Amino acid sequence: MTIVITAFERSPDGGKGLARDTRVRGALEEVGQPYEVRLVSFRAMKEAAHLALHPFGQIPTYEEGDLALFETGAIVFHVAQHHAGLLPEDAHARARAITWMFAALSTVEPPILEFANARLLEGDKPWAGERLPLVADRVRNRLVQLAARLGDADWLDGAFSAGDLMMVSVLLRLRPSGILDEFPRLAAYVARGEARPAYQRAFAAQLAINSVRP
Ligand SMILES: N[C@@H](CCC(=O)N[C@@H](CS)C(=O)NCC(=O)O)C(=O)O
Repeated sequence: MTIVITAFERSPDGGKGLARDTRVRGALEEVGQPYEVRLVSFRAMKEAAHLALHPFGQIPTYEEGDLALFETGAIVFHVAQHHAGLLPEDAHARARAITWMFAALSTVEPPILEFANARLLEGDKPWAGERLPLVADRVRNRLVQLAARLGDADWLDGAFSAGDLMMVSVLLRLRPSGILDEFPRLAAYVARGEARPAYQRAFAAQLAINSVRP
């Protein structure tokens, strides 16, 4: 059955991997599942046809036959559950990998998004100078904890899993700020994630869409 995902017609980052379809593409590439992409404009994302797929008018979405999903966590989990390659066979190791998916999305991503929004959307506010360092330190606190847990390991819990795919994707958003480079272990972890052939294919596919459009 053909898998169809949605992505930005024009990604705000110009296709540099920050749009969240990259993590879905990466998951599909990791498990070797072909997929098609339907590009949507910002306007179309808020119209009824797309809202029927995604109640919050966002990308990505995932369609496979009569199944339609939104939320990257749910989509990557679905892909990982139905195809080998992203979750360990052992039940406990599998549960821990799923735990890391949740940790990436519900513990690590929120302060990173808050920080990104403070820089990009609130940078011109009179209180930005006071708020930004506080928000940045909340990110650093999480990264100290994450780096301590990762230690010298390549991945968070044994072999690369959907938990790592999600965590690398979440951490990538920090790179432009320079904060990631304050944590060499995490910077190296992200670089390992980016070096994976599946990630490279996902990134290239997203960039190709954006680079053909002026
Ligand atoms: N929690 C959602 C977040 C989805 C999301 O924020 N998508 C962004 C693109 S990366 C989007 O569609 N932004 C446009 C908008 O919200 O209008 C997920 O992980 O799928």
